[in-house]
Amino acid sequence: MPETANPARPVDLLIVGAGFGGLYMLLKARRQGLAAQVIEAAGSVGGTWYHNRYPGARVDIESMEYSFGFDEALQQDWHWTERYAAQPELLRYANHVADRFGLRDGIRLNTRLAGAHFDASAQRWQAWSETGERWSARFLVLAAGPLSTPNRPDFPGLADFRGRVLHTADWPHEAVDFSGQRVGVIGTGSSAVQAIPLIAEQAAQLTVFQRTATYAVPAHNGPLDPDFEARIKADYAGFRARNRQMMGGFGSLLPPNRISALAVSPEQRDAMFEQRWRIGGFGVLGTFSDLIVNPAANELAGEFVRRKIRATVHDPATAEALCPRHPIGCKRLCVDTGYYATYNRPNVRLVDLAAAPIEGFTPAGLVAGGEEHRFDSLVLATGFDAMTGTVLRLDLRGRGGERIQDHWKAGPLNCLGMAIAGFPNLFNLVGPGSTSAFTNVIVAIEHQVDWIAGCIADLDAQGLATIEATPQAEADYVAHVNTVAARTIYLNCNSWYLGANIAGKPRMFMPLFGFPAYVEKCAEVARQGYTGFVLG
Ligand code: NA7
Repeated sequence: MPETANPARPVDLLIVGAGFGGLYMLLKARRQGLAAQVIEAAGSVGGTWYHNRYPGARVDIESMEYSFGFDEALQQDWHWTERYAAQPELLRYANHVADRFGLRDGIRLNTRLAGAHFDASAQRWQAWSETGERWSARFLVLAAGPLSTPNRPDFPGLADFRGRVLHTADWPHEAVDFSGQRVGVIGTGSSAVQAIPLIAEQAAQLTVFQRTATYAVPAHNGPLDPDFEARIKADYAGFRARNRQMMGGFGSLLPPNRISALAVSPEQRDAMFEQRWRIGGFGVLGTFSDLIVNPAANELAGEFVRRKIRATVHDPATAEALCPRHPIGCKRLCVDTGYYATYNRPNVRLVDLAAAPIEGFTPAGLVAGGEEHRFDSLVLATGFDAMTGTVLRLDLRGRGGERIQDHWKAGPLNCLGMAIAGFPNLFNLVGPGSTSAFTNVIVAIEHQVDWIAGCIADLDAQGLATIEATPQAEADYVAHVNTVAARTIYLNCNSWYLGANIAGKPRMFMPLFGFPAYVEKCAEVARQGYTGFVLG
């Protein structure tokens, strides 16, 4: 911990991050009479929706679901304009929540946490920012987001490139105009799939560098239907409750069909896929009950999408290169607007890096497969060092000075997707072991924040100072997460869920699949007096 003249400010909770998680944690703590301070590295609240402002950035879960459900007046008053809200509207919503609940005076912006050490004698976290402020906190809540550290691959010679380099997750705040430009995009995940059709409309020429072909299902986005909005608002609480019963905490309006893809004729199967394709969104994966657990069923869904790609993309070689070969859903499914059709434009070219790997950069572009591709601007749509990247960049030390980098050497050990053995009174929101990656993340946040607040209330009621997961509970929990994943197709590809998108990152399945069972597990732990935890 650096020596500094600043005295440490005592707080009950230090909350790191002012995205949806940090905002709700602050509100909840205040309502419980706790002194809480949020610190946020950015110049505004909003988290993900502050940074990811590339063209086409929007949520892939329907707006009526991707919003807080804890306050009836809030959900009644707020009006979404589109079926899938775009980034500016989501950022306005985050700001509205901050204002509506009077949270601004508890948030310190432009303040990045540098480190936090657990002081066992005082039973407090001693934390400090990069700008020298210090806090002494009973509880440390990391609400820094599972997708908040952009992945900037170490491409050889990138520094030599003389054009502009942008990252989708760290997009400039002023408008970016690609008119008349030659643009290169590296990556074909959700961010790229949203950005590519819009960049293609503006740029003179667009070259997309694809490492792994991606599955995208249509969003069929459009203005929010007022009748639909009224119907949901007539019983918003019931709608939220039904969504919480779903595996992903969303999608109750289109629940999975309870029939195997292998139990119907090919004609019936196609008709059923087609019906959900017309509705759009993640519901396509619920066409049959076994798409995520049975590779043979999954392959039928994958082939359905590949047929769609071949029917959409005119050039057969490009269509074939765009056809993914891994199980559908194994990497996060993309929800698109005109992604595949964009490759029919004369100004768009796909470079398949599997056949022509990137060899290096030049001042004018990059060389792949022996060919130089020249462009004025390069967009890195290369995703995130997901779930662990942000935490591992902190000087975070638990009991006995143990560094988080050592504790997580072989992968992010955790208990209940929130706690870490040897790091008492620390809660990591929607991090590894949580269901965040597979759920409507706002639903996941609300559940975890409520659980954490309840846990602190229980400790206070019993006059206890600390709560700490045991190493055994941590090992058991991580094994549980991996056992659940092993029953699915999620281990059969190289996804960010596994850390496989980052060279050298330990391969460990991080998110838990199945929101309702997770909620029940957390409730059970609390009911039984926090089994798997030591209270002190
Ligand atoms: P993703 O989904 O991780 O996509 C990143 C893309 O960048 C993906 O196509 C990667 O290929 C590609 N990539 C990453 N590193 C490289 C290198 N070194 N060379 C070439 N291509 C590379 O990130 P997004 O931002 O699109 O979406 C993240 C989440 O945000 C998404 O899942 C939703 O939850 C919202 P790969 O597939 O790894 O071969």
